[in-house]
Amino acid sequence: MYFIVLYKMTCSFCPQVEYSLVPQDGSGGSSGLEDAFRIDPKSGVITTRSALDREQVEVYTVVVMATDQGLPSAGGQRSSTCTVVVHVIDDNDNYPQFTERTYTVQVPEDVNWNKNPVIAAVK
Ligand SMILES: [Ca+2]
Ligand SMILES: [Ca+2]
Repeated sequence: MYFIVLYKMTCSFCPQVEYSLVPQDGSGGSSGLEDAFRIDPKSGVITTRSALDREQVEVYTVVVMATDQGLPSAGGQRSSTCTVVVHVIDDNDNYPQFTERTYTVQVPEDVNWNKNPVIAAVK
């Protein structure tokens, strides 16, 4: 499932703003964020760059940085961040799974099928 998130940051004094994703410190230094999304530096449009799997990652927290092109003579570049929380909506893309591939049960041939008809429970 692919998502496109649209948003816009405005700055009346600095028309040239560049957008980037801020790498997040996940476990082991990788959150998979860089593999999952990209941002267009000019438009700020965030797009998926690979298939998302809710069973693997349900929520992404994307931190976007906007940096203006301020000149050193004008105080240098300025930047700010916002957070985009992406919830991956579940799709029914997995088959139900049994805990076992084969169940073996033994039933006496004289089982009282009327009073005790249960022979196995699968799950
Ligand atoms: Ca899935
Ligand atoms: Ca699913």
